[in-house]
Amino acid sequence: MSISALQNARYAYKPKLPACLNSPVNEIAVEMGEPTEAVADRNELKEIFAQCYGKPLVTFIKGKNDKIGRELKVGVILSGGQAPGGHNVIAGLFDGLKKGNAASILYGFKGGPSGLIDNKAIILTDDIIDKYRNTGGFDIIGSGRTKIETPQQFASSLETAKKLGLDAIVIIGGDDSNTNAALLAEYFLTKGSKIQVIGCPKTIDGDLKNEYIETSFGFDTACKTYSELIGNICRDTNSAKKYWHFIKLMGRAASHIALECALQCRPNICLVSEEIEAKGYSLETIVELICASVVKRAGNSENFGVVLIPEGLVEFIPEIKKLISELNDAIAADEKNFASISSFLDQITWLSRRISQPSYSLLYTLPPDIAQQFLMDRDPHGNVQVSRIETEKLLVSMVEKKLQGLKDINLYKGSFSGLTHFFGYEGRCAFPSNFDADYCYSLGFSAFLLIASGLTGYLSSVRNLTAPAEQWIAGGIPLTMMMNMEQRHGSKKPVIKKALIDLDGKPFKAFKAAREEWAEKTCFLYPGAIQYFGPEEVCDQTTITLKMERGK
Ligand code: FBP
Repeated sequence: MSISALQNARYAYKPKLPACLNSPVNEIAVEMGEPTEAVADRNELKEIFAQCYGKPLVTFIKGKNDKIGRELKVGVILSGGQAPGGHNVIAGLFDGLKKGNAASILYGFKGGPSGLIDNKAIILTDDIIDKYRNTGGFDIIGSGRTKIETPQQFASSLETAKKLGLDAIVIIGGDDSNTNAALLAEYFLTKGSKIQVIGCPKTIDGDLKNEYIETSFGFDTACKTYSELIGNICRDTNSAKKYWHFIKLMGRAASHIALECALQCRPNICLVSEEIEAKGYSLETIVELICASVVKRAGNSENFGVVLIPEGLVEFIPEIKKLISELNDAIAADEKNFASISSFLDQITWLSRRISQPSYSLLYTLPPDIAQQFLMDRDPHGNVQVSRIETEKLLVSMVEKKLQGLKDINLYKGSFSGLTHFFGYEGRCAFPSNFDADYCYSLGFSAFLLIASGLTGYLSSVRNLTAPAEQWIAGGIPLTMMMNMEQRHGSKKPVIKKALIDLDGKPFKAFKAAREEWAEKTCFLYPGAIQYFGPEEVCDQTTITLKMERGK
């Protein structure tokens, strides 16, 4: 296979590890912190996680660790959407295992959690790992969104793990996948099995974070990739001066990606779902906000601009949120019946008796192609697939209509030509930035240390991330610490709470202070492509969000 010059150069890149992980592995000890509590619903969670609830925080420090040298068999799963750096988590885990004991074995489960359920595993060797070091993608073993949910799926997972003689399973995933990791850890213990389960925080969406998980991996690279593209579009529209670009950005629920790209590129408008929900803005109000900027800029003869739209927006607009929730419950209550209805009109009729009148009217007034997108299959976690709802097109058509109305009464004299884009898949498999390459390798290495130290039900944690890598702090946080109870598929379930944008946080406040000027004037920034080789200040910077959140 011929490979690109960049790929060749990236193979040779040696990810930086925190100083505490650079010692010989038997000189890395575990320091136990205070017992922990869940973010909410503590009593219910204590019952569900009778064995795993409330474990202490863990930090790796210099010191003797007699447990480390054991021969181990570990299985690894990549779960959910791709995020740059997944291969390095596996490489860090693999290298840690081999440092601990050269006879240790790492199995890779193919195609996500279903690989564990169906026992589809391969042994990961040096040859395989070396082909994927510092590369994007999850193609080393593939990923999937199967949820380990039914008693049969839990039993099959245990059976596979026993058959392979596993000591531990590492699940690399987002909030839903790590919820699964917590449930699996608890299940194994209740069945008297010593097989450990460790999670790693992955998702480009950036919504799996707290004090100890400062960012999920992949967010850095994905945002830098989208910002390069957005910056290029900003420059194009500032050159041609004839289009308004409506750019939807991935991020199933939280708007972290859109906000970070806004801070990097300074578009004219960036919608922030969390603010829209807090202020209770209707779809009509959002359209009015966009039109206000278009009209002002037209007054300066600038009939062009850039609007960023977070993918999850529709679920935060109160009337649409209500519609989606009613659709989810109605469909979940009679899934088979709904699936058997093939025509859109029949689906609408079926729903007319199962959802409220205002929701039904809203569904009915949406353009039919958009309305159909609300009825598409849910993902295995019961989420509507927001990446398939074309909000950017809906907004362009509503803005056009509104501007025409303003033109008719002489309140607007400009021209408006809207173009739409959706950036999501373009960023999920990019070569990981140096930050993600280093961070992921460290997360994988820490996952090994958590396993070798005999822990289960933990999420690998590497923090102090705005400092140089040598000063990073590694350890683990109990998965139950991030959980609460939420309504899923029509009933209450334990889940890891998503970290949405904090409207009192520094990144949002910085954006808010600047956005009025951006809405009227042309203030674009052009961040350019990710640099992998060169001076530190160009290559090793984190996201603006992370810097601001850590007070830098
Ligand atoms: P994860 O939460 O699994 O990391 O996935 C994130 C994401 O990229 C979202 O931004 C997006 O909505 C979703 O995956 C799309 O997933 P798919 O390609 O499976 O439809």
